[in-house]
Amino acid sequence: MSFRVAILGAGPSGLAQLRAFEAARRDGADIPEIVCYEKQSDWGGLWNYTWRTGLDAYGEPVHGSMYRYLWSNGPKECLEFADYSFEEHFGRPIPSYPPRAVLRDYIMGRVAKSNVRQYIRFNTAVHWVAEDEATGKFAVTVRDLKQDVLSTEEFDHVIVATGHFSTPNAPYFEGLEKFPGRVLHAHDFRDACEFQGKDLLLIGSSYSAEDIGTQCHKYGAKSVTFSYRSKPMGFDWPESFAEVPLLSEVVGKTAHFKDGTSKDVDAIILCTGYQHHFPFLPNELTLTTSNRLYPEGLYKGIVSLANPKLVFLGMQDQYYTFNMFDAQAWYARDLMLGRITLPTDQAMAADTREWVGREEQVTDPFEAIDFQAAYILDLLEPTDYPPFDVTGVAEIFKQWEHHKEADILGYRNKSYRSTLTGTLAPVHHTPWMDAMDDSLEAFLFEAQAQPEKESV
Ligand code: FAD
Ligand code: NA7
Repeated sequence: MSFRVAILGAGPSGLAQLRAFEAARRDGADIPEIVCYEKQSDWGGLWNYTWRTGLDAYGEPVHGSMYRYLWSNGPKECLEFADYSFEEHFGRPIPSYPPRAVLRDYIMGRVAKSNVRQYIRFNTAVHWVAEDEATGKFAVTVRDLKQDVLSTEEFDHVIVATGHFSTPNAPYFEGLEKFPGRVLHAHDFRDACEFQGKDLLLIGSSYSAEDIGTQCHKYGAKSVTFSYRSKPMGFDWPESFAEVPLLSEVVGKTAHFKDGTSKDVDAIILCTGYQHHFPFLPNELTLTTSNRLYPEGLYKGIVSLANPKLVFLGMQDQYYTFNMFDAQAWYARDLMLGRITLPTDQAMAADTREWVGREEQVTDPFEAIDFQAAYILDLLEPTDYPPFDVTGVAEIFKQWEHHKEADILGYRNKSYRSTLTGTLAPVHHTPWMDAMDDSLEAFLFEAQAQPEKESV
């Protein structure tokens, strides 16, 4: 084919796009010339653990926000690729909540079996994307990090798959600059052992606060205080946890909260979310959104209304992850291959407004799950992505919500049935709170001999 596609980022979303083209190529389709730029030295995106924080070895912002001892915060049965089951990858059923290294192995396993790595230029950071109105093409300027050389190439389509959980949203609170302990954002959190025996204050009441807080507790923190802006998480926390209103100021090591209470703490972790940040995109092409289920400005949640040859993958807040990225990538591929035709600009804008309006009616996590399921079904309808039970997965997500409500420190001990294989996951023999070794070897070894037990 005579046109060129740039994929920015080789995390799960970028890899889904490579895989989508590969699937078409294997089916005999003529595919475009593809170049995938990745600033890390390996594929995997956030699933690559790095000890680094701040800037990387070449002065680029460190992408990684994942930390040691991170275990999946949702059942693996909810993120299974429709064309590659966990059972196929590992050769046997494994428990429902794998640690980071195991999930990474699974995600990479699918692409490692194809020849898509050849398309990726590693250690190459995208610095600028310019639109040439005369030709309708994009000029993508990248920096070869090892050689420290800038170069520019032309593309017909650009797929932005650079993720949105890497640039911290870090609000200021009075007195932070004089706090005598560590103040860090979740993006820079790496090892819970650092906080053993400490009193911790975590600002925020979403996934990062919940997971970093429970993990610090697991590895020996003395107490964990969550400070919320809108509402507490409301889980049935053990005694050493507390949920308090928003921090108003810090005086010395004393944190004062809006309800007049206070607490002496040793470290403060801002679990205050991330910004969608695209320093390589000009104003007219960039995506400006909060972390929501249906970002404004993206038809089908992926196609830029500013220029439909620009596609964004994985920019939504995420219940569904890897299989949603696949659904997006298959749709984007079919657009580029001419298998799907876009409607008029007005029709795309109207459709997007309708979905955004539907999202604004969502009132709780259960409706949010149904919303994202409906979105994925809408995306899948015109593509040949292998059918998967999207609503069955939604039901698993809802069970997961109930299991968290019932036992926030124990929900990872539950098992779920794969909608692909029908297999019920074995129980991990060590309860999550006691499983201190998060290596792939320990997890897979332990996975072998366990009896099954339904968790419904
Ligand atoms: P990313 O994984 O962020 O990948 C983006 C890629 O783009 C990276 O490789 C990056 O290096 C590259 N890149 C960025 N900028 C540039 C540039 N300028 N030039 C070149 N390359 C660039 N999801 C789950 O399903 N289960 C979980 O348990 C889970 N836990 C999570 C825990 C944490 C702490 C975080 C932050 C996220 C978690 N997620 C989880 C969600 C996560 O967003 C997805 O799993 C997934 O990693 C998103 O894939 P992505 O490819 O869209 O983005
Ligand atoms: P989220 O899910 O976007 O949540 C951000 C949290 O930060 C949320 O509780 C916000 O409160 C809170 N926040 C944001 N700004 C502020 C300010 N200014 N003051 C106080 N609190 C604030 O991000 P997470 O990092 O938790 O999760 C992102 C991903 O990482 C997720 O996919 C996980 O799997 C891992 P709000 O409720 O809006 O009032």
